[in-house]
Amino acid sequence: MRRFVLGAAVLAALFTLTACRQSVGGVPQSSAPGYVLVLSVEPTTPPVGIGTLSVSVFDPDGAPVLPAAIARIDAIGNMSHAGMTPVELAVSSGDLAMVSAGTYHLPFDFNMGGEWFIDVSVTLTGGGIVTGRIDLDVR
Ligand SMILES: [Cu+2]
Repeated sequence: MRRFVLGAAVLAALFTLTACRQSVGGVPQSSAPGYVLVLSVEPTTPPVGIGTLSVSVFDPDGAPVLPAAIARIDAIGNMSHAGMTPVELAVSSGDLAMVSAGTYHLPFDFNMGGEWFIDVSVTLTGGGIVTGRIDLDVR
């Protein structure tokens, strides 16, 4: 048990080091139990430049979450190397582009090639935040 705890601590430390999130004050924890985010980018390996981040939000019953129930969607993109300014995007409810029920397309600026991870948080009007992360490569 003790060995396992130590191993987990080392893994967590390694992750923190490699993730290089120096200027991100902390991605909020999900506080909307049962809600699910499905994240993707189109195309799967986008070129450098403005790409499409697709965010689908489902409630605990599996029903799509519509704009009226969403206050805002925030996305913070980081890369695995040091010295990178995170790319941040915030879209309020009225500006959301819903492409199908509960699925939103956000214009995300992939301003550099390489390995990215994007943390997305959806703030619900009824309270609570749904969070998720997607890893991807930009060419
Ligand atoms: Cu970079």
